[in-house]
Amino acid sequence: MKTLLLTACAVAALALAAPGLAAAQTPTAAPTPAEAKAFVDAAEAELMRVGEYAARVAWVQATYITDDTNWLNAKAGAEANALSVKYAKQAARFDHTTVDPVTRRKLYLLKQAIVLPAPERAGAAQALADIQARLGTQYSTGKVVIDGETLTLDDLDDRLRKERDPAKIKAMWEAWHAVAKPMAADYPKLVALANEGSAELGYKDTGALWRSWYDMEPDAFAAKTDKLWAQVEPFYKNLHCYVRARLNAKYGDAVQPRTGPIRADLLGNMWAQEWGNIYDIVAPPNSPGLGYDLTAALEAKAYDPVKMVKTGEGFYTSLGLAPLPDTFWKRSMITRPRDREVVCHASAWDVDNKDDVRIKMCTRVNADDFFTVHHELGHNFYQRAYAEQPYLFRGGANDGFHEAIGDFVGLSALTPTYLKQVGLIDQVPGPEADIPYLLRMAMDKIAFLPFGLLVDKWRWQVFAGEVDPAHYNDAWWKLRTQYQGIVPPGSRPADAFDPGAKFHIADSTPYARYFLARVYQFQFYRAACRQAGWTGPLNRCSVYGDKAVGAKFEAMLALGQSKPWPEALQTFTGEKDLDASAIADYFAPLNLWLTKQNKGQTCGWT
Ligand code: X8Z
Ligand code: ZN
Repeated sequence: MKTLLLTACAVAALALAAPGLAAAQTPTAAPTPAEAKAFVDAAEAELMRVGEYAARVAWVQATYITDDTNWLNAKAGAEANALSVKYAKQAARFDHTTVDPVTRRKLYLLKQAIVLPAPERAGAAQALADIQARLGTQYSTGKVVIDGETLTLDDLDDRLRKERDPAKIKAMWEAWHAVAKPMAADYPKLVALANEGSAELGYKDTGALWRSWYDMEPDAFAAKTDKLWAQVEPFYKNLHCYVRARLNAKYGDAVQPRTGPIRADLLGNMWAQEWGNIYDIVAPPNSPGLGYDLTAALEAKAYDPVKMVKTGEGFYTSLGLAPLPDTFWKRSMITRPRDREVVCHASAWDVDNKDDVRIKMCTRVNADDFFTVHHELGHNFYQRAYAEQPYLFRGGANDGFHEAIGDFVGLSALTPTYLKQVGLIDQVPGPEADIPYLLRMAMDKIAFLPFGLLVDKWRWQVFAGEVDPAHYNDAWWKLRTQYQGIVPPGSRPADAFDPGAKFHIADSTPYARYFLARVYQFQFYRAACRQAGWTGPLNRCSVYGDKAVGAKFEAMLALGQSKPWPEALQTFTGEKDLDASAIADYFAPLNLWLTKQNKGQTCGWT
């Protein structure tokens, strides 16, 4: 989904107002189809013209945070917000006009593609933008001091990956979560303003607006995500049970009890969202193991961040997609600059909605970032593929699609077969490595699912007013325990605002998209492997170099958001709905194996 207001991760030049149709001009007679089409055409032309400005301001701010760039970005953001809200309201004028399907879809997109709509009253858009700037900057410039050393979040990420001393892990976890405390006062104000704006657009609250992005009713979308979760939950519980037992064996009862939830900081990731970094702790006992360590392989072959990105590009071009333009290499930010503050959280940009695509990452040479490079490039290749669409259709079929493209490619790019093809490993391990490989993948892919779901469950509750600000943190941990089966490493201070320690909360980037993407990417992958005629274990399939698969894939990408997402899905997979059976197929042997390992254990955490 194209977001008319900039939001990180897949950023496109933004849509602003259509000219000459202020709300006050609403005619009394029902508008004609010709008026509707004229409105949309004029809007597109204007959006093309002004969108680039806001995107360039946002790029400068994100790659050089100062008071001034924050000021500029908040001003541009406020103006854009006010204009796109007006614009959404104007689009509603044509609700009862019979128009052609293309115009109807464009009107639909115009009405709901705003993340935090500002109320129309004077000053509200600027107030909201100022809050967003403060929250974002607090997150991106956050530092902690550990043993006298000042550390950034990427330093902490690096250490959490490897640290196995529970006291040191806890100190890092608590220090980072303290960074979010000052956000507690601003967050309720952001919620109130966005809700007021959403109500003006006719939505119950901002959560209802976010749930309206999926070509179905908001309630149907919530029900769909719950249904998908119900399908994968038993597998997650199996994994949780096994990992908890291994953590207990490593750390003992005092650190990680044998029953109940897992201590959130022990999982190798600040948010316990992906657990692959503690694979060493959970590796199957008495097994030859994975046969390689991707981080070590990248280091041994002297990969640097640029080489990681070049390698990622190579996968896409092997599918027949055109290489990235020279400007990508000149203008991207691939590593953290030494001399200035930046937004380090990885994102992919399309600055002119044509071909000025870039990534912004603080890339480090490790397995996680190897994968993230493929993820980010997925956004860029998607953006290029739909660049020929009319402006309003230049977006993902939905935001989950946008997040799933690079992940789908990454599923092939992590296979030992592919790693050998690009010279990262010397030998493809035999079938004895399949369970270790699936376990390593599940630690990232399956572990993520409840987190992917609960981040927006929390925001939906908050936007709906079901939780008051005094209980924001309790509600967060209630969901973290209910869905993920984790608890903080100690009691939380009364002034904690732990959701703000996650980028997408501080930055107001919607999150259900990542939950969807975990499901879609396996649907794409299973379909691609079938097209390639693959009959072996799914986890061993790589479509590297398969131009026929690439052409079919590009045909889906090229649709952008011109069609409802089920049609885009069908173009590539033949399937019309979200379907967790692909993820179940991929991991089936591991699920069986985990069930065996867990025999005699009391799984779950209630
Ligand atoms: O934010 C991201 C990407 C940018 S769209 C790096 N991801 C989510 C996260 O980091 O929480 C990718 C996986 C989930
Ligand atoms: Zn992304």
